[in-house]
Amino acid sequence: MDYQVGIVGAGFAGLVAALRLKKSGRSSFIIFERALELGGTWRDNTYPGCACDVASPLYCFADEPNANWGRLYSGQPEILQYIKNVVDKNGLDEHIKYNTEIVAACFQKETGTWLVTDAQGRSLTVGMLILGTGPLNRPNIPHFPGFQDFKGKQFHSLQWDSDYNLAGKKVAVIGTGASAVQIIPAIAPIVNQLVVFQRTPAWVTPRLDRALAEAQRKNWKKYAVLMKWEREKIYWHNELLGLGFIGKDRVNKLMLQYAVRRLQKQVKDPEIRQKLTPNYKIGCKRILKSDDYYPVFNQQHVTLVTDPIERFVPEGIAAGGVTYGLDAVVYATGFIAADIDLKMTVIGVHGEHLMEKWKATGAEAYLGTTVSGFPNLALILGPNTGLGHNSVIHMMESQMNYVMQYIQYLEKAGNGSYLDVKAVVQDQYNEELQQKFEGTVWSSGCKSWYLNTAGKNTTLFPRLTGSFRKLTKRFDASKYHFVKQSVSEQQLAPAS
Ligand code: N01
Repeated sequence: MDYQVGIVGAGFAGLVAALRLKKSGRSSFIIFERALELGGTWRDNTYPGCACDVASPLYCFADEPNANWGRLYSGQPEILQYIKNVVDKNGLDEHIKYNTEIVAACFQKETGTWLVTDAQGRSLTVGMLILGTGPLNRPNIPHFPGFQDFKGKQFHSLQWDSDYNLAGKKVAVIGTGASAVQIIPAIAPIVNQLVVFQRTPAWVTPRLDRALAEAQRKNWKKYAVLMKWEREKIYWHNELLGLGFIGKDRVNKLMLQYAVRRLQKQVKDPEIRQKLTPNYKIGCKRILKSDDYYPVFNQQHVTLVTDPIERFVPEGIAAGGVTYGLDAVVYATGFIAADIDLKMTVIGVHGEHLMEKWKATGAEAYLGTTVSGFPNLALILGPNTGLGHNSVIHMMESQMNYVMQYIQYLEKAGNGSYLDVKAVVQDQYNEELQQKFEGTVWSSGCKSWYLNTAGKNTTLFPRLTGSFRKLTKRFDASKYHFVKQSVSEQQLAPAS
């Protein structure tokens, strides 16, 4: 065996796993990263205005607080730098194998190990495989009729072309989701004309972002407890709001009033206001956070188009019988997330392919972490571990609380042993999980990226993060088929 643990992906998910392993004193692990740099989503999304909509004192590794945040809601460059600093500080870089895209992972029953193979055909074996490949990396790029004929520039928010200067140009943004509400206010001041194509309006609540004062940073550095207090405050505030998603109508109503008041205050024209008002329950689609999105629509050079896009023409986009002349089109059209595609072949203990299995049922796992038939495998931010109200890093860290106990169990059992979650346990968990969506905002009838093509919610955890933490607190081996076998060092000889 080459490494005790193999981790795929050096974004937040993979690094949460790596950090936990490192801090526990383990060193036999490797992180496979397909790019030349770490950071996952925070490396890939570089569009203007890109920032996190969870406040920074909370959106960080729990045991790596950062007293140096410049803003309450830090931007992409600062978050990426923070991740790099944590990696440096903890000596994680030496574990990362860059430019290594894992294309196949096959469980080997005889040795209880995973044989992983990269795009260049190189293989090695690991005792436990952790996938931290992230759900938001497959851009959804709709092919509108005539899109190839458009003479201007067109790109997706994930593939931002920073060499292309938008200043003074006529620019369209298609989509009004989480990326768009950050891009639109960031580019509005520099473009000549901005045309926003909205299919469905989003509920937008204030972010209340602000630069953090030097005095505050000094205090945080001096008194760690103040930093912790800030984090707790944000966390519990978010959990409280989460109640409005899972059936507490009074909280949901308060959120609605807050959003409506904000819209009324910030958008002057009643017709535009009407167009920006959603007709579905707040929270059903992701609630967006912004302080400067709505005011953009008061500006003369900004047009909100709600007519469906008919087609692209060489000089722009035709919608509602009008042709909008454009130099560039930005697709802020989101990601394909719910129909999870791991972009690799994962073959389990009975020769079953994970992606094939998920095609039939929709993505499912036990606690979003382990999958029956795929022993010694953990998915960080796997099916139904996403959130609409709080920090997903909290979820990843809950998963790692569980995975570390799984690893300890295997360590005690000795080389060659493996644990495979029972199918009945996984099925029952998922049945109950899907039932929990009843009465939540997510089953109130809107269409969102949370749902897969069959209409099943495979992305969100339908309760608060505290419930997930409880569920993942203790690893219960009785939920698993345990195969104890003794494998010699010779049998475990490295694959490479
Ligand atoms: O994507 P979205 P996003 N014709 O799916 C529209 C994370 N994120 O990239 O609502 C016309 O929210 C679509 O319209 P509709 C975060 O988790 C995080 O903005 O489907 N329009 C919608 O308006 C977020 O939730 C941060 O009718 C089309 C938009 O495009 C997730 O990424 C920051 C269309 C897509 O919105 C996705 O956000 C940014 C079509 N054919 C993103 N297809 C943080 O701060 C789609 N649309 C952490």
